Amino acid sequence: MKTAFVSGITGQDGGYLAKLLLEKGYKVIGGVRRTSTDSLERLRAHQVIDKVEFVNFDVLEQSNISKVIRDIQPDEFYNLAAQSFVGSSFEQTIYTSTATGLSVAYILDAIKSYSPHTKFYQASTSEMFGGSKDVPQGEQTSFYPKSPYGVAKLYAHWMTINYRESYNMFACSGILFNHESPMRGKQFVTRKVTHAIAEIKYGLRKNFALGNLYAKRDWGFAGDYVEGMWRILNHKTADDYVLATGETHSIKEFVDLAFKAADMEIRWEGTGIDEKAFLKKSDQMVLSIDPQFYRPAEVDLLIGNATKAQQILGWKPKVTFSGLIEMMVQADLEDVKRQLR
Ligand code: G4F
Repeated sequence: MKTAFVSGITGQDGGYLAKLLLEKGYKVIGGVRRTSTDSLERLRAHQVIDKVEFVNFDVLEQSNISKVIRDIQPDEFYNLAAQSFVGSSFEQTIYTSTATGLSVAYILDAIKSYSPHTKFYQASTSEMFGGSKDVPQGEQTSFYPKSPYGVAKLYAHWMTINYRESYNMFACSGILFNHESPMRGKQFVTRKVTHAIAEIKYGLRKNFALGNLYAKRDWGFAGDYVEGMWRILNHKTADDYVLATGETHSIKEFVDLAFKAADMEIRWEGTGIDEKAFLKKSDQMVLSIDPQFYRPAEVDLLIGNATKAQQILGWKPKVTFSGLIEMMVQADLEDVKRQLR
């Protein structure tokens, strides 16, 4: 039985990955940061909570990282832990740099010293492409991060490559474009939209506000992407891969389709910070712009080229953009209905 260690197991991807690894027969050990609130709700929803072993793990604590790696010596280490909200990284720059960037050097160094057989997966991100003018973006595209989060992830990405090249470690990066699901945190734009729409549908709120509607993202389904992570670590050679759908859509398109999926038609009016959406049927204002959600620097366009992953790993996303929206809206309608019972 292989042992996999998953840092950041309480996050969206951690839940899907734990489920996948358990199905594949792994012993799964999850690293959990001690908090006063319950952080295991996603693992409970995936019904894996009693099958995963948990250990205290904090990416800010070098001695804790070393001890965990020395004690467990896992076959595979999936590093999903990070401060992963781009918006917050502008206000928590030092924390993000440490938790998302520097911590990866601690982990790689502990693996090198105490468990050199461990295969290491680093959760790299399309945010590293940021302001790149290449379309679509692939493994050969130059990086141009536009947020402290993107800069920290780029440091971690290069550290992963550096340890692979310097010490012949099996260390890989998956450069994942945005991937969403009903388990997505509600501060990310997709889930914020689908959850707000469900609340509007059931009369729990009248409207909600967003920032930039015109940024474009390559959105896939998180369940498909964790399968890609596993394939990356289980290929015979260590390498870096882009995982993406190859399609891009604006936030506004996502909003339009999400309202449709909840059987609500909207119309738009105004421009800039005065842009608003109204329900066609009742004229109720359901969406406005609030500049507090604008970012000091924006990534305008992300669209990935996952040809390498497709050709070498046989990886391909299964869920379409409209399928993803349908899945998220239906899950949030159910969720809100359950709360009302
Ligand atoms: O959903 P978002 O916060 O995701 P973002 O910034 O693209 O980052 C996500 O994907 C990355 C992969 O590319 C990951 F590395 C990262 O950890 C995270 O998972 O924002 C998406 C877009 C942005 O352009 C943002 O400005 O939506 C725009 N947006 C407009 N209104 C908003 C809002 N984003 C949020 N979170 N909230 C809004 O009200």
